[in-house]
Amino acid sequence: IKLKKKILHLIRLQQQLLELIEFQILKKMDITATNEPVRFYCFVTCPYAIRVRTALELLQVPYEYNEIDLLVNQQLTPEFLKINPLHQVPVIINKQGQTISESLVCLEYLNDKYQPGLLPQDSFQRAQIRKWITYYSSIDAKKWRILGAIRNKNKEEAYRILNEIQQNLKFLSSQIDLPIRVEQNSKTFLFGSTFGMGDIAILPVLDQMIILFETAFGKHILKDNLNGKDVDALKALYIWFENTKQQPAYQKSTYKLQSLPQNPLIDELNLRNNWQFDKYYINFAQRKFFPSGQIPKL
Ligand SMILES: N[C@@H](CCC(=O)N[C@@H](CS)C(=O)NCC(=O)O)C(=O)O
Repeated sequence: IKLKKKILHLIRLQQQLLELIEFQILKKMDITATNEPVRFYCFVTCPYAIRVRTALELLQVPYEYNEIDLLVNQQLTPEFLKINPLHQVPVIINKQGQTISESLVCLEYLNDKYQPGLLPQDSFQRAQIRKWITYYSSIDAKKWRILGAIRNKNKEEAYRILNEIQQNLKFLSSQIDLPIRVEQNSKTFLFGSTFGMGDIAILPVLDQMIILFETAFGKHILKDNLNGKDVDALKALYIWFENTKQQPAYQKSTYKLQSLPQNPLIDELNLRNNWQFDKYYINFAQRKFFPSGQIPKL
């Protein structure tokens, strides 16, 4: 019986090996066979779409850019609903015509498919990076709770969540030893010496959160420390943020606030007489949170 088990195990190993070889060969063929671009669906200020675009740029994947204008609800047209019934960007359609959506899933897909990928080889390191990306998603979700607090004119609640977000960011920074690593090398990335999936997942979303909070509260979430503790942890994140924003793949994928056309709603919002507000946020906030079209002042 023992021998039989061993033989079965060997057969299974052999099968796995063959599958692996086949997978590697197909992967190589797919990359070199054709230069036909993947189709990429985006909205200019969507941070989730910017994640995917940054990865496409970094991996030098040829892509065809398709803008879905969320301001005029193009995501709700029958053509786009066929592509993504969840009416969200980003979406990529590969050369085989298969559709991939959800930004983090798109990053995983691009990592699997295009060399040199976006993650290190070591399984433990990959697991760590994925864990912190998941943690960051829970921070990002709080951004929407703040918009809810603004809607309810609940300034205290808004500040409470803002403070919570700062604590979470400090926690993340110190858990990944960023303050120590930044001190040794100010150009370090979040999870090592190369710009990769962790940076790509966090950078655009954090960038947008900074814009939102600067506009609504007049506070830079990485610079204006609300409760004064753990300054180094936030400062390290700020140094990483300012450096990493300069990455060419990110620069090619993100937008300049100043170049967006001014939205008439911005005057209405008038949070800090600062009209350089991400117009998507206003539209989103208006549609989801202020059905009457009235955006209250904080
Ligand atoms: N969890 C999604 C979020 C994508 C998302 O929220 N996209 C927004 C733009 S930033 C969108 O397309 N909204 C249009 C709608 O919901 O109708 C992802 O990570 O891809």
